[in-house]
Amino acid sequence: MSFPFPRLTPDEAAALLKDRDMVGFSSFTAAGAPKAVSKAIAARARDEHQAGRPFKIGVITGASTGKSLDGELARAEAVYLRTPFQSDPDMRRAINDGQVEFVDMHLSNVAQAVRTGVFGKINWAIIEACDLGADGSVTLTSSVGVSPTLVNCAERVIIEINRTHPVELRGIHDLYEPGDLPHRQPVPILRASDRIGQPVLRIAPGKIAGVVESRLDDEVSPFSEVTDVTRRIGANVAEFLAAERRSGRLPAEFLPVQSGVGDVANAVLGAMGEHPDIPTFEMYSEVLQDSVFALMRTGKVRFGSSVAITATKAQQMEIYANLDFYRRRIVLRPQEVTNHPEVIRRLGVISINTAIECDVFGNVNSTHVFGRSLMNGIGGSGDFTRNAALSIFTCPSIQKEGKISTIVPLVSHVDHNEHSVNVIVTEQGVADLRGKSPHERARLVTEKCAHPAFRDTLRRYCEASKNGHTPQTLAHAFALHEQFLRTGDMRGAVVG
Ligand code: 0RQ
Repeated sequence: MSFPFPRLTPDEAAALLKDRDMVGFSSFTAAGAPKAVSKAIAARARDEHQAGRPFKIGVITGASTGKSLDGELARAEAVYLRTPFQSDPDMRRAINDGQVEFVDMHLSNVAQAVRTGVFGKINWAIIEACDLGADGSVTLTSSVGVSPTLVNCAERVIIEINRTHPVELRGIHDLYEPGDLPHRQPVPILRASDRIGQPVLRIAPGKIAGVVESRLDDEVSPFSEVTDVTRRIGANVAEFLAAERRSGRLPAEFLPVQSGVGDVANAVLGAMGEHPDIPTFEMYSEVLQDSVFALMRTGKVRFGSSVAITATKAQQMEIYANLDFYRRRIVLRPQEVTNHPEVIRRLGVISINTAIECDVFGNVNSTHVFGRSLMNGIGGSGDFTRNAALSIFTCPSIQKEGKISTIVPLVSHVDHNEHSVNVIVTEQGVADLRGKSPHERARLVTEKCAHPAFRDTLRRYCEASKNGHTPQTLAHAFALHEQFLRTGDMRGAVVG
């Protein structure tokens, strides 16, 4: 790899930044995030703070990152603004403590916000790459995120070449930016596997301030073992989809699937893989995690279109050792394309995401515990839910040893409303809300999804308000939440 750009140490790269700079980083989940430069920026912030000088940056990424980016920067108090998604405990604490302003965004909207200047001037793009040509052509690594837009809009670019990713990744990415408004054309993806763009980023060589070398692994956490609860949720989703297909409501050849991140999503995909009545299918998703690659090896998943390969180290090594096999089965795209409403609607994606809580009418909270404390952010769940052919939310019916019901009279924060949410699934069962009125929905969600310990309370809540289109009683809508905040337990809440 020979290129005419200055080689920098991570500290030299970090020294280029100024207080209050707006910095865009490659990444989507912990995949493809720069790690050496971000750690050096955190160290620089600590030094500046010790010397009594202010130093904080704005951080824009594709989605979450790993501990070397969000974790290090949060602990160094180096961030004044964060968008669009995070999942790091220290960053979450800083946001909920009010030290960091967090803008929770639909991931499909980030590129346009950057392009149109919503976050002001982008001073730096810091991009992880596995290859760089003398002409400024860059091969990205395990994710795309908003990197094409960030490098186009940034004043200067720093490239972090990471040698843990093989240069043979070239060709797996498909980089495409929709044209500017008002003359935007249709995004010409007709099948999950279509390629419409370029394999490499092209950066004007004069924009590249320098290149840092690293060998740090993607920081993807291993999954927990499938539990009895996640297994039952997975089995319920798989059987529901199989029955939809048998009834003819889903086509025999099935539809592309989007699946979120985390242990429930892993268990759901595992169960779909094992179900005899679910045929081979494609993923049109924003993340591909370990369970998908296992299904590619068995042939159950034919193709995966994604923003990121969110694989544990062992899984990533398996992929890189068998790149010829996976190259024919994976395309990595910018999130503006994977999460594009037009494409999701055209392909008829089945979306499967996880909720923090759902109300009996079908509104879903994905982001805020007790309406107040941010967990991670909405991520891509809204992009997919609103535009899917079939939108499903899963969650365990109870949390915190049964003291919290995830099925409540009214969600304490709304991310996905009753008009977009089709199906709710817990380990207790499945509530198919399509074609149902609010009274019917409330009965279904209570009887099929709520934990038995909370069913009577929810029944009483709905019965207390017989009049009106939606049986809602504002005085008691948050009785379960309020009781938990007072006593640490939702059980036995008085709902009228
Ligand atoms: O707390 O960490 O103390 O154990 O929340 O909950 O059950 O482990 O579930 O890890 O799958 O996360 C919605 C947060 C679920 C995630 C959410 C507590 C619970 C636990 C985590 P602990 P679980 P998961 C694709 C699509 C939004 C983004 C999205 C998410 C912790 O799926 O961020 O979908 N989704 N993106 O105990 C109090 C409740 C609770 C609760 C859960 N009702 N009250 N605490 N918890 N429910 C990906 C991208 O977009 C990149």
